[in-house]
Amino acid sequence: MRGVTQLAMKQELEKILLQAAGDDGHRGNGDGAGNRNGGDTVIERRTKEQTKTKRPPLYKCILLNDDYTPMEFVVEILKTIFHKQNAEATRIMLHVHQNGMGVAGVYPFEIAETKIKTVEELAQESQYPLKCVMEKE
Ligand code: TYC
Repeated sequence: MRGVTQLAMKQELEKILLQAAGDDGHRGNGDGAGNRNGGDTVIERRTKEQTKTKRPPLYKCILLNDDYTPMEFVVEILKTIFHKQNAEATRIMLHVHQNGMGVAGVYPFEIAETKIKTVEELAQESQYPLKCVMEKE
């Protein structure tokens, strides 16, 4: 009787040990790349984690020169739409006046697009031919 009980216990213990071997607590890192190699050796196949915050592509808002838009109007545009200080706005306006074009600001696509539309709407309201175009950085 005693011998039978001991045998049953031994078998039960073996079962428990076998289960434990198949479920050794090495669950990997959640990416499914962890791998068991027989016993306790875990082969890590995980590649370096990617940083998720990718910067968006940027676009230049380029002001074009013309013969009719007043200098003061262009300076106001640079201050209100492109948030330039007076001295910087004046410098950019003069650069455009002398060189034909110049960068008013650099933004992600949709922001650049909206600013360009706003510039041309304001110019149209005053019947000025001021143009602003976009160019990928
Ligand atoms: N050339 C214009 C003038 O002499 C001034 C001007 C500057 C116009 C910049 C447009 O993007 C411009 N009145």
